[in-house]
Amino acid sequence: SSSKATPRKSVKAQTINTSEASYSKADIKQAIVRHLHSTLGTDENKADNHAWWKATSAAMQELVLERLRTTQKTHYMNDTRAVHYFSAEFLMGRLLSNNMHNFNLFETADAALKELGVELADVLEEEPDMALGNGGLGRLAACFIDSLATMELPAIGYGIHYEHGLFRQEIKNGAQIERPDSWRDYGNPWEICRPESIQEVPLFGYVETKYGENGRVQKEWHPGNIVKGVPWDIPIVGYGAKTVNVLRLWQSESSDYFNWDVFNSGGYVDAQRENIQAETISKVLYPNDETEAGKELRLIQQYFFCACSLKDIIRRYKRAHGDDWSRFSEQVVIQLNDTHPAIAIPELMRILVDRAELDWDTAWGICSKTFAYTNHTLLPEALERWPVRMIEKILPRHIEIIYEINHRFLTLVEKKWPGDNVMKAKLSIIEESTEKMVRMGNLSVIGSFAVNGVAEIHSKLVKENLFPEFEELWPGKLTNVTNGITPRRWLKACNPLLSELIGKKIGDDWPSDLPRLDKLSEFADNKTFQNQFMKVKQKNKEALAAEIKHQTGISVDTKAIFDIQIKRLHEYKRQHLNLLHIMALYRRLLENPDYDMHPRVFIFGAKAAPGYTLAKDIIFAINKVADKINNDPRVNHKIKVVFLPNYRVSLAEKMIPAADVSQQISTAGKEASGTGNMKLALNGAVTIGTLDGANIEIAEEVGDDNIFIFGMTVDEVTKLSTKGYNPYDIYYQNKELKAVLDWLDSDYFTPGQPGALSSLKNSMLSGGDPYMCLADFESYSEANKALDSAYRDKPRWAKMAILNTAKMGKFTSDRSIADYVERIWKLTPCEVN
Ligand code: IMP
Ligand code: B1N
Repeated sequence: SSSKATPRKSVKAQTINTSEASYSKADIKQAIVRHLHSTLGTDENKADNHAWWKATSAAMQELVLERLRTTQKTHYMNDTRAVHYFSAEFLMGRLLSNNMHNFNLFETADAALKELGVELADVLEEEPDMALGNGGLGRLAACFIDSLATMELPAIGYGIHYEHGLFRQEIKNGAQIERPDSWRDYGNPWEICRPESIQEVPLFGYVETKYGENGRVQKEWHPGNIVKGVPWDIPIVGYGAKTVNVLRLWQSESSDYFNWDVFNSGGYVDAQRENIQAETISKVLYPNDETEAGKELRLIQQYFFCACSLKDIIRRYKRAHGDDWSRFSEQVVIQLNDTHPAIAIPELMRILVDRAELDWDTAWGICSKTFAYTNHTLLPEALERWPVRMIEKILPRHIEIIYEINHRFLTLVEKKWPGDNVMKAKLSIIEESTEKMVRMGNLSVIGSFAVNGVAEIHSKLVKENLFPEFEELWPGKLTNVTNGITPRRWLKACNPLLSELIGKKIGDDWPSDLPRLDKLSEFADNKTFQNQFMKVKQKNKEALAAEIKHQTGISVDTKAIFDIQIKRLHEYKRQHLNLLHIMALYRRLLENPDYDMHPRVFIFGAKAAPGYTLAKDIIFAINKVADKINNDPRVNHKIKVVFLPNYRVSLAEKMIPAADVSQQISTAGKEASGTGNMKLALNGAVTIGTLDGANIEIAEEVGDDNIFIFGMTVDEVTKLSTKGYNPYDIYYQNKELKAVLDWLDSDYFTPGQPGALSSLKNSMLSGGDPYMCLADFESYSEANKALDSAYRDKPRWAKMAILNTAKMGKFTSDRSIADYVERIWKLTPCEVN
């Protein structure tokens, strides 16, 4: 618990030097105006907020690039070991406010702009989110690179420069509509193109087998297609702005060279058939969170960015060490963010064996000391498997290498479990189904020196259920690193009022030393502090109420409980359980107008994968129920339901500070960790949740009195499904639940369209209720009652809220990174002058 949470000395986060006024208000003013004139070609009288945003960003970027240059020089001079964080997703959000905070220039810039007659808050709103990710996994990558820079660790993020990030969501007549996201349409002030580091990536074609002098078999891949990878660098400013690392994102372009190669190898017609438009590779982010579509373009995306990144790493390594590969794994560690970049493993083998001409064992020795793999999910539909014939076609050499890795691995399995073919079938990288598949999870475990899950319970399930045989084969390889979030973005920047209050109470060092928040605990019973804390919450609720009014036209009572569920729409996250409970409250109020409850506003934000029909149906149902309730004068003084469209990082930053209640209600065993749970609790929201993912560790930190836990545990879920779960048993047993479910079949919420919400009911009855909403309903309903009465006890609630903030020290991403550094990466911080 909290004693474990203290970041290690060796990788202690930087304390910001607040007295260091390196850049004055006058300097900033001058720089902004200069950029307005000479970068944007406009002037103070003409400039709109967008121009001010660009000029202000350009002024900041000057400082950022100066520190970037110094950092790179220092890392180069010291020939530092670095972590290379490979991720198909980086959900960065906006950068201007973040960079200002990390330079400790937010207030100064605010004042400078005021003197120019401009509101910084309005300027910040001009920045489009960089939404190059779906949800938790992508945002985690963003928090991690923030912490890495803050802790002065040499690190590079590698990913894809998607032209279109996650779609923009509109709601029309209650239904989700997807619109393209165009974050770079008017230029992005942070990214720098690096044409000098362009890489070429081969695809398709065939493999030629050659026999060398000493009988050595040499393989040569003749690609059918070559595409160019153009790197764009986004500087990542650490808190205190000492280290500025980079996020390097690859954009695909067609290569002129390609046509000649194909022409010469005589495969012109074939290659034409397999010719993918090079530019399409980095065109768009796949919007599927936790589902594998098995699409060819997705595999190409993955290989594309891994191949570019490895070439980049090797070029940098060779500059320092020439052809001496012996120190490669001392200098380079590559973290695989889930299996999405797992193809990097056979790619490095290909480079070492085919190009550098190392023997297999030497190459494997290097490779298997370089990679580490993080697993983020146990959901079967999210575990990546690629058809062998697809890999064969796109990456003909890699499939051979995968088979060779597998062959040698199965020899090891035979030694450990002689004659056990069931074991071999289980552990094999190749799944021998009707269509042979490559299991990317198995490849990742075999090719990595460390494997981790993202919360205690999840890592335990990874060991016991997902990879038990690997645990037996290599004890100690599977481990846990509990996720975390950056308190710079998720408290200091997004909640200035609370940050100021905390600063007054315990000083200003908490953003880089979050366990210090525990000092607030001693004021949890203090009346004055309770009032101050809840006054901040009230102000934040008023700000969100204004935003809700602006976005949806709905008026909400800011004295009501602000109850928030924000996350991707997925059945396992059970937004529909929340909805069933809202409908039950509605019924209770209709049956008994005096039904005793504190007014409550249920607020949702969620995007559904465009092809996930039931998820879209749930969004539709939430909106239809919302319409009805919000316009029903019999109940709308007690309940309001709000669905805020286009949930994204910048909207989360507005919602989280205003939350009284945080809904974390996944079926136990399904949510690997969750990170939204940490953000909300850090901002003083009280969790109602299941014993799943990091909720368990949050409960440990805050104590049972300061969280509302309900529902089945992982073991109870397992027992129930083993025994056989029948949702009809509950349906016929719980009258209220039956009435609510039957209500979905009527046209009460969709006048003239009976059955428009039936798919929800069906999923929870005839569909077998795979996520066991009905089984947890009663317990959820009771927890909600307990929450309601707790809220009405003002001092009690204030104390709970304060303790939630105070006890979140463990969940800083600085602690997660300290864990990775100590147990997996073995990095040392590098001070930059
Ligand atoms: P990259 O290797 O393409 O990312 O280019 C930037 C790298 O160049 C930095 O990471 C440094 O390690 C390296 N570098 C080499 N010489 C210098 C120098 O004189 N100043 C700064 N960086 C340098
Ligand atoms: O990763 C987060 C966790 O906090 C969440 O619990 C977990 O659900 C999330 C395929 C995923 N797991 N798997 C994905 C995303 C995109 C995709 O194409 C899978 N996301 C998670 C951070 O650890």
